[in-house]
Parts: sequence; structure tokens; C-alpha cells
Amino acid sequence: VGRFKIIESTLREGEQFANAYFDLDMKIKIAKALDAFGVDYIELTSPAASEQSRQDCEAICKLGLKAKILTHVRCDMRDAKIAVETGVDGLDVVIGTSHFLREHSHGKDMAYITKTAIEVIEYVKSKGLEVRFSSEDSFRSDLVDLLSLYSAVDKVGVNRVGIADTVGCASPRQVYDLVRTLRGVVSCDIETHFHNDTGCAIANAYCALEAGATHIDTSVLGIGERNGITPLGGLMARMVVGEPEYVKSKYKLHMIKEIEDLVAEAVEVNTPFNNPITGFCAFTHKAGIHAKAILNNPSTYEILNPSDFGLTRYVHFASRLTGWNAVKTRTAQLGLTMTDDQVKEVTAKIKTLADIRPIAIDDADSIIRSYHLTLQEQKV
Ligand code: HCA
Ligand code: CU
Repeated sequence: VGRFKIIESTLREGEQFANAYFDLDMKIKIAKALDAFGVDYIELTSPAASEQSRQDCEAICKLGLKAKILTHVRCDMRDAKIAVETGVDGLDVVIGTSHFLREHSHGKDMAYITKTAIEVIEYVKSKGLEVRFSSEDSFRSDLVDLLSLYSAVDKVGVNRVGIADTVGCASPRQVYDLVRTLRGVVSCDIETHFHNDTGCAIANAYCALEAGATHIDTSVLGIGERNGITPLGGLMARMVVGEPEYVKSKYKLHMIKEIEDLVAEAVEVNTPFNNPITGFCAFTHKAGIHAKAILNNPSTYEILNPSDFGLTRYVHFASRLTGWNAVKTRTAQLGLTMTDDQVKEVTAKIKTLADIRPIAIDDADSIIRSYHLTLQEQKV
């Protein structure tokens, strides 16, 4: 897995999240934050969706961001004509290809889809814009249908083709196989889009890159239809492990927290406790054995370095699982001096109380402080 590009879809897929309502001000805030973070593309809701969506799309194009601006439209000449007038850099064109969607959604056959796709692609290109063609529900589409369609659009010069796991049914291995096969058929870039219904959205994105995909769709906190898609922050966590230099130089990782906070507030959700990087306990170490090793060398129990994200680790010391190394560190943080034997003794006191009831940091701190006070008094 080498270089990859992010198509950030918080302002398109994310707008399909149950709680999302973004007014223009909020869209601009989010677009600017994503741009500052360093995403390659920002994808916007179709201007054909509503009049306000069209105006917002034009306004965002005028911001002069570094990221390229895309809008996402149905594979339909009417939509394409509206979209090319908005000032976007490119169009992400999509149509359903599975029998579910062909029979129960738009009702078109593969011959019609291929013909329309070519027409739309040639039109967008004639306007000097970038164009991606994607099949919705790729993993439940007929493989031969898909490959012939993609090879036809590749021949007319599409910039990217897209694979979309619209229903979140794909496993990492299926993703690998499909993208790998497609890689052998088309010469253009390959974009991928993964829903998270079975919790595979990050793994699938990673596998797609391993198989030769070039672009990954994300949204902040993964917001989107149902339980959403590959989250931007989680993908960064995955990618920085394998490609630290590339990822750290390209993306402003310390902005992840503020971008997630911005979007979480806008859509009125909390960041999940177990979110990669920003979950409240993502860098908390609790068991005595973990704490001791972490204090010696953080790499023992951390694959991500919190400081890469502008965050700090927390060594838990207020629990029955704590050990004296953690308490020793806390004692120093409180500005108190004790011998190791004394720290061990106060650790025992903390553990005794923690065996009876859950204790807060304040509880543990006051045990340490009052023990320290007793030591002072004994000296006097
Ligand atoms: C949807 C469309 C889409 C499109 C993905 C793409 C999907 O169902 O709302 O354009 O690549 O998941 O298929 O988001
Ligand atoms: Cu989607």
C-alpha cells in the first residue's frame, strides 16, 4: 500500500446521515477544515437534489480551496448538465448495477446503463472537468456485467471508476478479489466506497488499497446512510501505521479531533468511546502491567503515538488493577516526593478502597495526599 487519495464525502454521504442538516455556514466550516487537514477531494451533494444544494455547491466552489471539489450525481444527462454549471472540478457519476437496483430502483438494463454512462462521461470531459463513473451496489452486481461496463468507460477516457459496497455486505477478501480483478481490466484510477453495516469499512478500504485502488471515500466519524462509511479518522489510524512518513507529511493529523468535534456537534452525536484516536479512552492504559511498561517505553502497548494527533496518553491509577509504577508517576505529577516503599504502601491503600467501590481520580489523589501528609507529620 503506497500513496492513496481521500475523497471526503461528509458533505455528500454525510448529509445522508439520519441527523445531518448542514446550512451553508456549516458546510463552509466543514469544507475549510477538511481542506486545511489536507484531503485531496471534497464531494458535495448533487445540485440536482434541491435549489439550496445547488447554491451551496456554487458557494463552496468559490472558496478557492486547495482540495478539488466534486459533486455526486446520478448517471443522467439532466443532472450532469446542472452539475457542470456549478463551478466544480469534477463529477462523481453513479448508477445502480445490481439486479436489486436495476429491477426495484431505476429499472434500466445494462445496455442502457452503458450507453448513458458513455454519453455522460463524454459530455463532462468535453466541459474540461474530471469524471468518475461508479456502480452502486457493486458487490451484488454480476461480475461480467461490471467488468464490461468498466472497460467500456475506461476506453472513453473516464478518470476513475468506482466500486461501492452500498449495503456494507463485502468482506475484506471479496474486496481484494474484486479490486484486483478490476485492476487488470482498466487503466484508470480506482475509487472505493464502503458502508460499515458489518464493521468492515476500514478493513475493506485498506484491502482495496492493497489490491490497487487509488482513492478512498471517507466521512468524518463515518457518518452516512444507516451506520455510515469508512471514517476519516479511523482510516488515518490504519494508514499511519504502515505509511507513517507519507501520512504524516500529507495530512494534518493533529486536526482530527477538532474536525470530529465540529461534525459531532453539527449532527448532535457524541464521539464513540472506542473511536480510533479520539475515543475518550483511546490512549488510556489501566492494568498495572500495562502502565509499568508504558511508562518505560510507550511502544510496548501503543501502536499509535498520541502526540502525532496532538493528544496525550493517560495512565490510569485510580482502580483496583493499578500498580505502584502508575501511582509513582501520579505522585510526581502532584509534586510530592516519596520512597518506592512508601509509594507501594499508598498503592495498597488505593487498591483496598477500589476493591470496595469505583473510585475517581480525586479519590485516589486525596489518598495519596493524605498519606503524604501523614508522612510529613511523622517526621515532625
Ligand atoms: C447511495 C450511493 C452511494 C454512492 C457511492 C459512490 C453508495 O447509495 O447513496 O458514488 O461511489 O453507497 O452506493 O453512496
Ligand atoms: Cu454510500
